[in-house]
Amino acid sequence: MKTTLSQIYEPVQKCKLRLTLVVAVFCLLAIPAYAQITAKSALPEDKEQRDERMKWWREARFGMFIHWGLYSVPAGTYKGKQIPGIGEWIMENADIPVVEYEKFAKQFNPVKFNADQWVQTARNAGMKYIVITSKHHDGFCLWDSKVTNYDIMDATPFKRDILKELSVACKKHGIRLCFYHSIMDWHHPDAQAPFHPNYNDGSRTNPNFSRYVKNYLKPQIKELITNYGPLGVMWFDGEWIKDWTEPQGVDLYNHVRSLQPNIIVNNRVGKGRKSMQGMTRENYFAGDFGTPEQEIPPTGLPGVDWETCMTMNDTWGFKSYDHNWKSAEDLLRKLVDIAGKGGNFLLNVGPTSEGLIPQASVERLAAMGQWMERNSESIYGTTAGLFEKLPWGRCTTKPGKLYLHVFDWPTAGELKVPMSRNDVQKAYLLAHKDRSELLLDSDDNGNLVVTVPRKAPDMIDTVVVLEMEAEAVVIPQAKDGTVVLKAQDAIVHGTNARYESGGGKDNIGYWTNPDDYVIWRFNVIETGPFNVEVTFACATGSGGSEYILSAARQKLTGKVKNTGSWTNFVTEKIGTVKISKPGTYNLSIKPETMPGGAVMNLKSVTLVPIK
Ligand code: FHN
Repeated sequence: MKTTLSQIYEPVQKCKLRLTLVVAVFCLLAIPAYAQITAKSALPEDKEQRDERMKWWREARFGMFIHWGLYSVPAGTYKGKQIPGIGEWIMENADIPVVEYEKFAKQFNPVKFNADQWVQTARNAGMKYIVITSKHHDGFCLWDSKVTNYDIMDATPFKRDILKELSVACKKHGIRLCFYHSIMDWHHPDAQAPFHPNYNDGSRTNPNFSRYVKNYLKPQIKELITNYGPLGVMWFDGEWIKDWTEPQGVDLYNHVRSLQPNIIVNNRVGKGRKSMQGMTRENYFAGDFGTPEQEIPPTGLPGVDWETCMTMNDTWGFKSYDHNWKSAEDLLRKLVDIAGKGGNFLLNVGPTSEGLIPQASVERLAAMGQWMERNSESIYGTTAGLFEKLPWGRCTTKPGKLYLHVFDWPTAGELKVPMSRNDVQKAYLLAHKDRSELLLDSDDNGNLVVTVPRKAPDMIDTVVVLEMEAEAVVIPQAKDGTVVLKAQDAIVHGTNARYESGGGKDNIGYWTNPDDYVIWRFNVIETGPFNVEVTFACATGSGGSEYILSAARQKLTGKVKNTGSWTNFVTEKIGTVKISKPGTYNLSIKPETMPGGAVMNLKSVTLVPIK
């Protein structure tokens, strides 16, 4: 009876059970050892070093997965019958004996293979790295391996090292080359080959498996990591087999990183993966990132590195009759959804046996590339968005910027954002050539409302950029209940106005553009009514400017009178505000008129509690 993919992870349960038992005994005997195994990375690194090693990958966000091998020859059909299931599993799903399957190698001659073209297709789609199947479960090797003849050089008429040509092209086009490698091997006699017809039998073991690991798996990994230049990621798979153990996973991780210390290794090197959900269980060795498959986590996973891998149709390896393609719109929105949750997207192509990426894939990648051409700033180097859920789309973040990805455009021309208007400095359309500012307002609930064109500039995803108020320092309330907002702590917006000190100056000055405005953030613990006092100076002839002071959703108007000079400061009460709830608030001063050459020299605003 066949073991299906979903049954794959049951052995883990049993193995976990057994593992727990072993651990229980182990723990009794050698707690340090187990803890050591888990934490035993031969190249311990502190958080900073790890962040440095993961940096390029975290910033990349988008990569190409390539499933290519002998299974592209039958392309889903065996002995005239269409074989259900994913194409790269045809050896298992059609019960093909090893000797029969090996014959496909004689037919594998991808003369149309052009590494440069593949790499450019990935780069033009906005992808930053490529993960190609150096060896999949069927055991066939796409490089010139000295450890076997079951490879592209010795078993096929093609006799060109595909991985070598890709490494040259990746270097040329600035794309990181990464290798997928299957731990499970249906071709090797010391691995799963003897399990035919149920190569994926989760209940069987091979007594010689450790010999396969020692004399075949690890030497081949060494070839891959030493002969193809600097690699980005080793992407292991097929770790669910009964023969593979956690300690072997830790050992393989150390083997890989001892050969290239900066390489990144996925969590499928160990035994801890939670089925297709892809994250790693407690106390299991997690490698460097989680690998959800064909699914996107429902929410972000702060602090966790993860990458969703997905097919563009229903198969990883090429199947000639699988035309169930996802749309470019769907794929782009998935990329944005994943980035908005702080993850990477590894999108798959399954080339034909001639060496061509299916046209349907090429077209969708080109469409994604056009969008990325205009909007990649909102993907690369971003982190998860602030909002749990947004009715109209998603959000990605950079310091001081929010990228609102609008899928469902507000045809009334008002985009509602669940945040305070006061937190936003300006907004514009990312893909709009002159990035002209959009009108900002707030609705009755104080939520931000961005006025946008009624027609969506981009039906798939229009990105509205919010430039955030630089994080104003939050001024605390003094013991006597007053809140003193000094010029030096204000956030100044605009072109001319700025803080000046020295020569009797300690104020916001050069306020010659009435569009410039200032904002403070302050915290109130003791609530109540407050008198609002403004301390300013204004040279004769420059007075008369009117301004709006907004605080805690109340607005006061002020009028600047002459004080005789730019350094003769006076304090004036311009009104009162009532703060009923403890919390952090914004106070802003925005000029309305400026009859003179400048608004005023503003020294401070003080909220004085009315006892
Ligand atoms: O069995 C493989 C499958 O063929 C494919 O390679 C995917 C890609 O992540 N991984 C395994 C299933 O989890």
